Amino acid sequence: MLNLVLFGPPGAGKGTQSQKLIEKYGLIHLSTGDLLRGEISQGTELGLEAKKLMDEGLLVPDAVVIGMISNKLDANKDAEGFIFDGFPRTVAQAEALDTLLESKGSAISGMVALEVNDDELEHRLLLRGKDSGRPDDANPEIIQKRIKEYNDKTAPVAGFYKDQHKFKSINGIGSIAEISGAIDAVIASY
Ligand code: B4P
Repeated sequence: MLNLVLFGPPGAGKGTQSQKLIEKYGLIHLSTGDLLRGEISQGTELGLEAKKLMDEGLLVPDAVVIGMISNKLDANKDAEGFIFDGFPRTVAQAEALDTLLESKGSAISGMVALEVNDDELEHRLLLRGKDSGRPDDANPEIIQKRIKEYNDKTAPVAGFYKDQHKFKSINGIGSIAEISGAIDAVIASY
């Protein structure tokens, strides 16, 4: 079973590379960003609460995203494996994920971090914001807040997987195909 965490700052290409991995390895894609946007578009209470935070570039509370992931793991008991995209984003989420997988006799195979500098992140997100309709991609101030939130709360998650010897970082700048090839090489090493 392959359970991969795709890691990196906002706009690093986690969602983009996840699409490639689904095609190649037949894994189930669990993106907490997509799940939250799904709740928003359905107008659920959870979605309404999440939207306020997401539009401000802030993280949604741990309990909310852990609950969503737990439901998805239960709903996909026969999966060949999972790509975790945008989750875990805090050390508490990483600990909860280990516990959830352990209870199913499984574990994370590894984390792949996409390294991209802040100027390139802002450039990509503003470009996407032109037609994505995502309020959190629309202005530089919110993008900088998302990057700060990442540095403060999410970056320490790398240390959690380094301690378990499951961390690998790759250059996230280059063509989508080049980056995909670098991820394949990491997966081949598992
Ligand atoms: P997410 O939906 O996870 O999204 P993201 O960080 O914006 O983007 P990603 O890295 O996937 O970038 P993408 O491939 O799309 O999070 C949104 C919000 O949801 C968070 O701010 C937070 O509020 C909330 N949230 C989600 N998960 C949470 C959690 N676990 N806990 C708490 N809150 C949570 O790429 C971006 C752009 O770059 C695209 O336009 C793409 O085309 C382009 N691109 C990709 N690869 C490229 C390349 N190689 N070269 C040039 N451009 C490239």
